Amino acid sequence: MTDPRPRHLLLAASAFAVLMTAACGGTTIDDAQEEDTSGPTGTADPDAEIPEGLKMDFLPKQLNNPYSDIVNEGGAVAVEELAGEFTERGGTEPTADSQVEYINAASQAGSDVIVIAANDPDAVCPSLDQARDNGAAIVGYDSNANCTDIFVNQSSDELIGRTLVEMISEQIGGEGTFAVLSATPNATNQNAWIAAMEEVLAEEEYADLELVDTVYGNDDDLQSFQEMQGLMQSHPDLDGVVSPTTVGIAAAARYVSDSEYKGEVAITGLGTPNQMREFVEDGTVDSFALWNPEELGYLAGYAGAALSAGRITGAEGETFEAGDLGDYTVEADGEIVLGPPTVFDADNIDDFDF
Ligand code: RAM
Repeated sequence: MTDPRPRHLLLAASAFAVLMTAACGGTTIDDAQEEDTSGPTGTADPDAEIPEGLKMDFLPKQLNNPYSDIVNEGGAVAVEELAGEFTERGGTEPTADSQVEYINAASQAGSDVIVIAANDPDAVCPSLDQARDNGAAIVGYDSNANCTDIFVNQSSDELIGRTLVEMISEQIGGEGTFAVLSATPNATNQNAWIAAMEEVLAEEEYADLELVDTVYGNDDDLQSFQEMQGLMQSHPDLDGVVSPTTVGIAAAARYVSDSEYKGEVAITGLGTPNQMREFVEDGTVDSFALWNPEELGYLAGYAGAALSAGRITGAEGETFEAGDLGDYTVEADGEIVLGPPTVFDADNIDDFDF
């Protein structure tokens, strides 16, 4: 069997297998702080050892999402390099209720680090706060909650919003109407990106672009397909759709590729090259964007271990090494940004395999 780890990360695995030493406490949680325990506590020690056997639990929004599968593969690579214990926990629906159950299970199992893509910014917080009281460092990735210690963001929200607006504007010739096909209504990341798009749309350059509707496919393929169909029924003259979710954009493209709207309605947003390739090849989609999801999980793994060990506390300006990806700096509000998104089109899509 081939090793499932991506090639560029494999290279790092051997080099970093050396990191482990004796186990010690594992968290920097200041027990004295009682109410809002999120945010930096204590002082960072950049040389602190990362203990062997850190229990790191990755909770994506849902399990059956091709995007989070890739993200968590990257997380597993990082945890292996750090000689930790990787566990993925979650249900098949992207709901906060199901996440609460898995947060509690992780905490009861003695989790040192919970890495979560929150389905709601607040509903998961009471159980995350309890998990923190029980010794876990709390890391947001993909979609943040209001009570995480740090947040590993795929890119800046502003840049993602701007990239989405630039793509739709270019594809519909700078003027016309478009809709957003989002994931779930409470997802922090989706809402932050839609808000960022609205800010960019207010700029003079985009005065002739109008966002006429926002609908939610709940990161379910069939629901997203039906929402796309519904959009065309409610807005037969729509010029384009932006779907900032990998599930939504693939479903929207599939609907359009087989319909009278092919070539008439632009579909763009955030998707994986492997899911979108056929729609770029058949001319349904001109361009779309994403980052490397595997690198997001890998970075979250390293960031979580650094936080748990006390190498960082989440304060702005702290730096840490993220294995093969190099050094990262904690920005304002404990945010760690992976990097700029890549735009994929017919010219470059075959250079990517995720
Ligand atoms: C979907 C999810 C995820 C988002 C990606 C781009 O898979 O909604 O949260 O970051 O798309």
